[in-house]
Amino acid sequence: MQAGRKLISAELRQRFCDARNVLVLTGAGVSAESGVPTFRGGGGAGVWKGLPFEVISSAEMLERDLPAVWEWFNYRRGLLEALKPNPAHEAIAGWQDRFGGLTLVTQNIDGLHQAAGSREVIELHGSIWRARCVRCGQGQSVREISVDDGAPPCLACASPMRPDVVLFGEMLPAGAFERAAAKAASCELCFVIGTSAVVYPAAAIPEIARAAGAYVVEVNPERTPLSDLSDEVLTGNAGEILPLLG
Ligand code: BV8
Ligand code: ZN
Repeated sequence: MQAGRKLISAELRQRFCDARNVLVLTGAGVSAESGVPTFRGGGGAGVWKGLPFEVISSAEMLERDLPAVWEWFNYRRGLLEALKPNPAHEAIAGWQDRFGGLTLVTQNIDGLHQAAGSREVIELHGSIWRARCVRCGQGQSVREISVDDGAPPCLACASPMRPDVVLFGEMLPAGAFERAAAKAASCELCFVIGTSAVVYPAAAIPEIARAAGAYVVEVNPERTPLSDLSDEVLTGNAGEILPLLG
C-alpha cells in the first residue's frame, strides 16, 4: 500500500465514508503549496517594512495610517494575482458534493477556495479582493476601483474605503463566527488544515467541535496547540495528503 495511504487510519477512512456533516477550518498553510506566503514558521508574510503583521494588520494601524494599510494589502494582492488553487483546495472543493453537509470555514483572505470551486465559504477574516467604506459600509470589488494611490473614495458617500478584511482588534463579520460555531457543534468530522491555531476566535472552532463529540483531524507538517486535542494528526502537506482521502 502506497506509503501515504498508511498515514490515514482505517477509523478515519470509515468515518470519512459515513460522515454527513463535516466542518473544514483552513489557514494559510492550505495555500502554501500555491505559493502564498504563510505568516509563521518563516513563511515570509510575517513582517512588512520591519513591522510584524499583527501590527500592520491592526485596527490601530488603520486609524493611524490607512494608506500604509492599503500599501500592505496591495503588495499581498500583487503576490496573489498569478497564483492558482492547489490539490488541497481542489480536494476540499470536491468534498462539497460528497457530504450532504460540508461547512468550509477559512481564515484566508486569498479567495483560492472559491477559485477552486468551493461555494458558500465562510470567510472569517474577510477578503483581500473586496473593499468597504469606513463610513457607510458600502462594499466594492477592488477590481472595480483603483487602489494604487491611497484609499479610494466611496462611490456612495465619498468617504475613504478600506480593505474588507478583519484586522487585529476588530470584530469578525456579523454572524460569520456564530454560523461556523453552530456547524462545529453539530458536525461528526472536523478537519483543521494548515493553521497554527493561535488566532482567536477562529482557533476556538475545532475546540467547539471536539467538545461536541466530533472526530477532529489535523493536517499540518508541524505540531500546533491543537495537535493534542485532535483525534488524528496527519503530518505533512495538505496538497499531498487530502487527495489520499478520496
Ligand atoms: C477579535 C486578516 C474581538 C488580515 C487576520 C483570545 C486569546 C488571545 C488573543 C485574543 C483572544 N481573543 C482575541 C484576541 C486578539 C487577537 C488574537 O487572536 N491575537 C493572537 C495573535 C494571539 N484576535 C483578534 O484581534 C480578532 N478579533 O478578537 O475581536 C474584539 C474586538 C475588539 C476588542 C476586543 C475583542 C481578529 C483576528 C483576525 C485578524 N486578521 N487576517 C491579514 O490577513 O493580514 S488573522 C491572520 O493571522 C490569518 O487570517 C490567520 O487567522 C492568522 C495566521 O494564522 P494561520 O492562517 O494559521 O497561518 P500561520 O502562518 O500562522 O500558520 C500556517 C500553518 O500552516 C503552520 O502551522 C504551518 O506549519 C502550516 N503549513 C505550512 N505549509 C503547509 C501547512 N499546513 C498544511 N500544508 C502545507 N503545505
Ligand atoms: Zn460610503
